[in-house]
Amino acid sequence: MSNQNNKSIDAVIVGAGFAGIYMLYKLRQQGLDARVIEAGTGVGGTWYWNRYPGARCDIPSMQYSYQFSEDLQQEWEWSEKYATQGEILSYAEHVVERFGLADGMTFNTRVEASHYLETEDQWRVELDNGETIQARFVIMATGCLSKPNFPNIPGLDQATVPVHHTGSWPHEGVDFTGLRVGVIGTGSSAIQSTPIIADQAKSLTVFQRTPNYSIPAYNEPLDPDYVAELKSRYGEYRQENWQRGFGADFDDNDQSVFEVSAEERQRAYEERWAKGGLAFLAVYNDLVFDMKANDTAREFFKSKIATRVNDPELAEKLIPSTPIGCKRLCVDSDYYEIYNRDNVHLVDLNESPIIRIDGGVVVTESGHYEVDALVLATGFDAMTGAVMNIDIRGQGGLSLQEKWAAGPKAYLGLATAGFPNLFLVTGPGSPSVLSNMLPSIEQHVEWISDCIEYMNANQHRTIDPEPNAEEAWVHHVNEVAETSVYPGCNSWYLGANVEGKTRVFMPYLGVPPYVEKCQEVVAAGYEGFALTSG
Ligand code: NA7
Repeated sequence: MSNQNNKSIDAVIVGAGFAGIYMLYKLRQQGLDARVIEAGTGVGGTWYWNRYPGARCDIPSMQYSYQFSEDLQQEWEWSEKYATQGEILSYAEHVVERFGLADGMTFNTRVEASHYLETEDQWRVELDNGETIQARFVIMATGCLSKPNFPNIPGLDQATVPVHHTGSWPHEGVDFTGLRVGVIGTGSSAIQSTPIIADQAKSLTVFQRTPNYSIPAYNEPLDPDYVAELKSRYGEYRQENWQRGFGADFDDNDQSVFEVSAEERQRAYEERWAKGGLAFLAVYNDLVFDMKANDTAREFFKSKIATRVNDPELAEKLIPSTPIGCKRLCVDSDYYEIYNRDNVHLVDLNESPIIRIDGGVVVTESGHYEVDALVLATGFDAMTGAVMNIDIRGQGGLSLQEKWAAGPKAYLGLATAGFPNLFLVTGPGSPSVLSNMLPSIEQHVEWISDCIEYMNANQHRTIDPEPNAEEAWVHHVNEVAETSVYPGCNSWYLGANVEGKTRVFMPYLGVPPYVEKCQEVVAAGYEGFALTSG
């Protein structure tokens, strides 16, 4: 194998989030020389960058963790039902330390370019510190929600007050005590952070373009008996979850909304609401597939939001008109209740859009809002942003930006034709953000690692998707999406939140059929991929 002295190694892994950490572990197990390049000063990816107040996972902690090591999953103790950002970050750091991975990681360094050298079947990876690394494989472990989306508001870049994006929050934290704070956006990051900001700030103004559905988290310390019971069958539990639609235990019910009476449905909705969390989506098997089924849940949510907000006119503004699940359902701790406070105001941007930022004033069509600090909870250029931020060029000098200009194309979300030996972890066309991310990351990392092992064992030099297999997969991803409510609103699943981004539904809906397809492809000798030898 190559060594690091001449800067030619087996693999460059871009990103030190959960995907990059596990990828390094797996490649090292094969004795390969791999190196992680990370822009941050530490590991953790999403959980390194998103340090805004109230940041937590929205999948229960006991499921939001690695399962590749039985010892690790037995040893680690989560303290709450939904772990905080800080606790998840400590977990990532613990894994790196436990498996001795830190010496394979370079921090504070960005990958700027990755060009395929056809004569050598190698990638030349250029870093922002001027260094160049040559590698046989490049693995993009760049995360699905990692390139912050900055709103295109005139004057924003000349604001005279501090402006913080939730996706790149200052490490030292931000103290809003006594300040007038403006928050733009009402997605998950705003829904998690505003209750805490409202407590601290003198006043909070929330600028809402589209309301979101949110369900209570009912977060609480984990019951040691529950943890012990689950850990006594952790492996088995994880296996069961692979059979579930979202790859997570949402207590999936295999009944249709319309198989039960209206009274029974109401009871079931109340029960799920009382438990809280994303499991609501699995209360019936057609909630995200049948608009009429979805409507019944919408009515239920409307009534719940109305009971949480005292002012009926305000409640009306907070009730979405989109299908539930179409934009990712949020999980909150006392979000709607903030609007019952005297120091919190909602500005409906549909009535009066933001025109500009004037120093420390947010100017809308009908109002001026003076702020001392501005929070951009405006989300991410999801699924493709981080990958397309790098100047990636494959065979014939083809750039990824050009290839994906009309929407991303990737076979199984794992690789894209024309870019041999370049892999994507949870790329577009894989369940990724429509699944429990941790297991989906592990499934991809293991698939990629097995593939590299197979190639080395069989003297294969390169692997590249066949264009027709890729086209067929992209078509299939969209066909499946069309059977659901997902494409029915302006979500980041479609890229609709980023100006100028082509609208294509990016995640694959359905963990079990996806995993089965990945296994079938391997069993058929990497069907749909072209392998070269030599
Ligand atoms: P999201 O869910 O993309 O939310 C971003 C919010 O910001 C959303 O309400 C947007 O409104 C709003 N937004 C974006 N651009 C603008 C402009 N220009 N003006 C006003 N409002 C704007 O991102 P989050 O960070 O909250 O959550 C991302 C995921 O992280 C979440 O789903 C969880 O998986 C964790 P819009 O809906 O586009 O009208």
